[in-house]
Amino acid sequence: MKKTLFLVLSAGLAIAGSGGVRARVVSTDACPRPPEKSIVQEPEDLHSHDGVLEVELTMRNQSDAGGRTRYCYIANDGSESPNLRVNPGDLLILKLKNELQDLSGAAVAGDAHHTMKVEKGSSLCAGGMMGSTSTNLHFHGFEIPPVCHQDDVLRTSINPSDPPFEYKFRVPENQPPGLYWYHPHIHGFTKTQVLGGASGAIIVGGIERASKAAAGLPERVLVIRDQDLINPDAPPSKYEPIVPHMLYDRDGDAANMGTGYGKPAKDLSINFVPVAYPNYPPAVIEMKPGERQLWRVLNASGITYLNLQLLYRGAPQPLGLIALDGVPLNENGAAADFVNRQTNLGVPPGARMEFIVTGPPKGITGLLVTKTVDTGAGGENDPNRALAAIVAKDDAPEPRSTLAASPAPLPPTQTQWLGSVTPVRTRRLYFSEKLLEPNNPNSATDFFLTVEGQTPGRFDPDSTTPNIIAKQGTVEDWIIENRSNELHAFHIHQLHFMLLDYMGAPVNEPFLRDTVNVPYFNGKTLAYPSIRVRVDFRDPSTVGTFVYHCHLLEHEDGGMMGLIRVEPADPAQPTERKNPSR
Ligand SMILES: [Cu+2]
Repeated sequence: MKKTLFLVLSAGLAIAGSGGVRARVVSTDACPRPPEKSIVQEPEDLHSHDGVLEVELTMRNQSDAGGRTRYCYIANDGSESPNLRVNPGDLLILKLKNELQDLSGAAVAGDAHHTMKVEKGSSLCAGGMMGSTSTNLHFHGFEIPPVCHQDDVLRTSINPSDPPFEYKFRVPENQPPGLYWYHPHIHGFTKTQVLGGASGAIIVGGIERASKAAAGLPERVLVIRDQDLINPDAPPSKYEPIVPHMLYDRDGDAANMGTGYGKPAKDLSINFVPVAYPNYPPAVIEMKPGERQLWRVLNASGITYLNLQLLYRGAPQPLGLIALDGVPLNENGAAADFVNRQTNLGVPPGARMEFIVTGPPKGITGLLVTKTVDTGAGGENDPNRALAAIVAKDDAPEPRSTLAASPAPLPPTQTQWLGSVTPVRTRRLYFSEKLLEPNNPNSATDFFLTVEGQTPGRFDPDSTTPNIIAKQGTVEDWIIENRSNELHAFHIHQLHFMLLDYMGAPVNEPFLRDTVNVPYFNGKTLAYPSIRVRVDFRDPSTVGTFVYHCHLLEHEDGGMMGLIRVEPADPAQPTERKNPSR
């Protein structure tokens, strides 16, 4: 299997052997995109100055030549999906102008049965019109309050006739340094907009202060997105060992064939350079031979799981993981130079991995690939495929940004490690799916994320009754089961959690996440697969009402989401502040 994979990927590599296309994208498109095999350009950096980052983004859309709808955030300088670079304590003022057009047709209409009540003229904070041209923003991983103009996704709806909407918040002093991201979160239409390309990175500066291993390294941000297939009717590449009979799952995506090959549910792109089925011509990353770099990888896919490997001469290379979901791995008090070496990095949709790579030796072209992910019988097909050829060149340009070589170390966190805090309770939740026509396996599906004891139901955006009420200042353990036959990715807003158990066995991961894979039920085990996480409500920013959901966005749009209200701590209980010295 491994050998075959290498052959297939080498075949793809030959296509890009000429070294890639170094072309600046010049286009009159509303959402311009680079061609296949391009050199991977870094997103433009918008830096804060004197503690403030003021940004104006315009959200646009267009139909491309294949009838797919692109979505994009365009900054005033014309850059698309810029990196927002801030530091803890900075003020972020982001004005979002909605210039979405109704391109009417299936691609943009979303799922009408999830459209909310239309209340024209209501406040942008009051849950007014939410339709296919409405939008808003979620700041994924940020520990900021779930209130309008900060990180509310329940009631904030910005429409094309509205004036620019201002997001304004302070990056918490205790926000761990690392990679976060922004994307729309408008219920029923999130998948369409994110698949179309609406996403961008936020980098909280200072990772080299937390992780000594990153000091002095050049860094690059790689945003991997998915999109509807560019060549949906093409047969699989002749280099593939198996040509499976294509099936479609209940969402209409190419079904998981369990072979590692065949048509993927979605194409992938890397910093918008498409790597399209069936031949996956890789994008190009140039590096100096043997150079060490910090790669900050965001899986901004709507539904695609990644399983990253870096291959040199077909052999997986060590990837020095230093941060996950924006949080340095040594947040738990581990050594400043702690590095977790892996040769495979599984990245669910929404998650981030920051890792140190060493460039290929001279004369060797490496390959960044994603290996197949078994998403379950009901899941999408995420086959083996190339992403980028790593071309070693003495004159390769340096990434735009290099981390400080001798930074002042971050003071150790004052907060008790989450793993050693006693939870106040254990809750049970479960993912499940229901065919609307039980006898038709291709029937439309309802997606549920249910608190044990409650009645499964699709998330109701008009409901103000929380499924869960928690108390700020506490921590809780949640056991999350998967009763469906496909993977789901659990995500909760406003906070991070720790993974305690996986498939019922203790793992006690010594680091934090905000998005985690929940294994599927194969119909054979006596118990449903489950994970147990420790959920951290200690930060005062968690007070308010927000959501937890599956980060496969067609599941989220389809109802796999729940509402939580975190109530203020009891007055007698002193509030614990995370690392106030930061
Ligand atoms: Cu899901």
